[in-house]
Amino acid sequence: MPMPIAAEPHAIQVEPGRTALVIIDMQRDFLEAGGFGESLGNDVALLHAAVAPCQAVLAAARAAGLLVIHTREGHRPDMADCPPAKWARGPEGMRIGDRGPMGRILIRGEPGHDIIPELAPAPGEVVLDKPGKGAFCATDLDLILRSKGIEALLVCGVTTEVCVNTTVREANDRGYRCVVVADACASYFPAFHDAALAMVKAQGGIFGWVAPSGAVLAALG
Ligand code: TIU
Repeated sequence: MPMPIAAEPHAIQVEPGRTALVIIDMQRDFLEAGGFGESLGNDVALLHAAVAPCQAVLAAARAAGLLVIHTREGHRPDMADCPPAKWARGPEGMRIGDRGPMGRILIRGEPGHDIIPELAPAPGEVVLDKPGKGAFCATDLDLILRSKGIEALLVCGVTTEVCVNTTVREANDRGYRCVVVADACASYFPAFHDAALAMVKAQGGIFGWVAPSGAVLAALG
């Protein structure tokens, strides 16, 4: 059964069997003190507003049988996949690979790299490790989605203007229809969150659609 979602700039119909929920980088490194987000000078508390809406959408997506994909930004312990230009940003001693209260910052396998317990992946859900901001860059995401017949994405997570927006732009160029779940995303910069959502839905939905979690829950319900 197609699900109509009350979105902007206009309603969109998606098929549950051809739709995936993609939760971007809800990791301790971005949401908790002592991680990558804080090392860049950000107030991590600003991201917490997205947790409850993400939980609600995740529960509804699971109940509706959607493919669920959790992404994690991070690097190999040997950092061979961390471009020097990315590493060099941030204060010395608090850079990617440096040791913080949650282990080595933004390194796979460290406690800070884990998804927050409130949104822990369930068995059988895809956990996708990505070295960049976009979830398609240097990953097998496109292969996974095409193998499962997915054509539409519900996108949640952090941060709205960085990894969410980059992923939506990549997905849009690959032909996927994206619905960004507005209140299930958050940014360290509220003005950037608003602008990032506005950019997605402007010009007739140049990158995709934007809907509140309530509209997505009503559709999945
Ligand atoms: N800094 C910032 O806003 N975001 C990131 O570095 N990565 C993600 O957005 N996941």
